Amino acid sequence: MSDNDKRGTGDGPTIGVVVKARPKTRKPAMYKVLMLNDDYTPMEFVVHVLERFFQKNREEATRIMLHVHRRGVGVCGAYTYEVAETKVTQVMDLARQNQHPLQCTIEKE
Ligand code: TYC
Repeated sequence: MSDNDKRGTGDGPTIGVVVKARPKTRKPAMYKVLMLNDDYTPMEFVVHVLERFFQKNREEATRIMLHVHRRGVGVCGAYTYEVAETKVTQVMDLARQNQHPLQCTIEKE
């Protein structure tokens, strides 16, 4: 018997080994929010949306907006499903209120 097994044999204190419970967990699936280019939404509006709903600073928001403008699509951020859905709704609502055709969608990472 190894030293580690000399527990509760009556000839000494019973030694317990503390084992941390480590229940199996899953990282939540992440979803990218994609912004799509169009010919009508003003660049400044897109920058504003990125600052307001995606917590980007002016520089990063401008970089993402120009990427979308040139390439057609770009990533605003990655979130759990419900948060991503909420961002899309917020963007589309504000765009509609301002009569801009700006579109964004969700894509599983
Ligand atoms: N292409 C638009 C323009 O020239 C700007 C724009 C950028 C629109 C990104 C949408 O997701 C977009 N005014």
